[in-house]
Amino acid sequence: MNDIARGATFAPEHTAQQELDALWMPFTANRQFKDRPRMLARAEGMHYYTPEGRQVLDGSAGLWCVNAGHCRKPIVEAIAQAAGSLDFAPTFNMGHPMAFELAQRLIDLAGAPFNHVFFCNSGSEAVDSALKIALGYHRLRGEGQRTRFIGRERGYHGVGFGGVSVGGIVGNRKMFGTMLPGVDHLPQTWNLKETAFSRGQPAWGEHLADELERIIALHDASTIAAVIVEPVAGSAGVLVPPKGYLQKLRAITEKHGILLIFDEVITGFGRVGQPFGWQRFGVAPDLYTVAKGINSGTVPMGAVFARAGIYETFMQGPAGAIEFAHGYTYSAHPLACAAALATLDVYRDEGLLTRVGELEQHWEDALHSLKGVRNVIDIRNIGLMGAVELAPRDGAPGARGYDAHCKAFFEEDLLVRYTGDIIAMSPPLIVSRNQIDEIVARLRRALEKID
Ligand code: PXG
Ligand code: PLP
Repeated sequence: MNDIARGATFAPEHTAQQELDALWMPFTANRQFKDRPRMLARAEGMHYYTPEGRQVLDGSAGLWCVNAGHCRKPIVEAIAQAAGSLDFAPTFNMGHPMAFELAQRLIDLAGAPFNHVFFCNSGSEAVDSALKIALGYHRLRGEGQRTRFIGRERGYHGVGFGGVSVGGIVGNRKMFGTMLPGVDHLPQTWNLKETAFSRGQPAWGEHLADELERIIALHDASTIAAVIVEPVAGSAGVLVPPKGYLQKLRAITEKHGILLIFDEVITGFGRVGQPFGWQRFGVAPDLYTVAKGINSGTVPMGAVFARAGIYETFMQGPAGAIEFAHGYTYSAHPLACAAALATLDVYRDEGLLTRVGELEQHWEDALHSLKGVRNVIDIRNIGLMGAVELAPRDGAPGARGYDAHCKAFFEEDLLVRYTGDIIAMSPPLIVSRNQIDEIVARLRRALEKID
């Protein structure tokens, strides 16, 4: 059976509808989806293929992760090779060479001031790991009273209890009780009146970083472990940092001995024109998290990068004692490591981690050509990330975004991400200029078709 046939065939003893029912889908309106399934069966390069064989242009790199494009041969082969030679190896008190090789290559890619990498299996785990590193770091330095975290409104840091606590998306928080105590939030930086249709970083909003001083004054710096933000808020709909904003957060955190954590799960691995977002913005945090693009979305993997001095702080006490009581069964899983090593080769050989620099202006101009299309109230872009925000329908927020997504998928053969009434885009970094034009043309037609 070929892949398309397998995607199209359900187990014979169940009806297609029963089979759909068994899966409790993540972050999905389950009943709405099961009424109108949107299936992907196969992928290659810039495209997905539906079970019926329809070719769909991938405007979102899967879920912001397939940075090298789909089913790239060297990556597929490396995974297959690892699966057949070292299916699993423990990394608690044991090691396998690929884990160490990958850590070294990542550190080389980051450069100073980062000198250690901790592995996990997702962005959510990377965030929880980073928060724990921050707490441990302060405690080991005799500042164990630094337990508070400061996140930001509309921030997305995955779905662990740590991540939703510092996150700022109401729908992801309200069902889950009190979460971590002692968390406060910076204001989000988007403002329709002040920043609509900004190209790249908005000129307005640097002053919002001053809110950090107010929050610090309320709690006292001595109680705060870390500030965590996405350099560019992705999930909330591509909220681009105002000019000077990240620099200001850095200056304030440094002044008060507070760690700054960047969540680079989306901005990492070339998405904004440099290997990592902090390099693009010229602001080095103390810790940063990655996942997704680390192996182009092929095998679950995440990681935390630590600035020089953090790992070293943990290396105290008896040499036989575990210094950081944290880790996952699948930390540095061989298949994930093999995939990442091969992905880094592809990134290097094809110049993908800096390619966005050449494409960014074209991407920006193409996206902003949608200004004036009906219902479009804002367009935002940075690197190869973009968002088109639609006015919500009266009394039905999110309906227009869903309609646009369905029109694009079913009638224009285009995959985009939608969150509420925001259409978000982040094509694979191998996208051509023609394909950028095609993404925008298809989205325009979809938007013109919905009311
Ligand atoms: N931090 C950030 C900044 C993220 O964007 C996570 C943490 C969590 O990663 P995991 O691997 O645990 O999902 C993310 C993930 C979307 C969307 O379309 C975004 C994410 C995941 C799924 C959908 O907005 N970001
Ligand atoms: N739950 C149980 C019962 C376990 O034994 C383990 C790991 O050994 C876990 C949870 C954690 O799983 P993981 O290490 O994959 O996060």
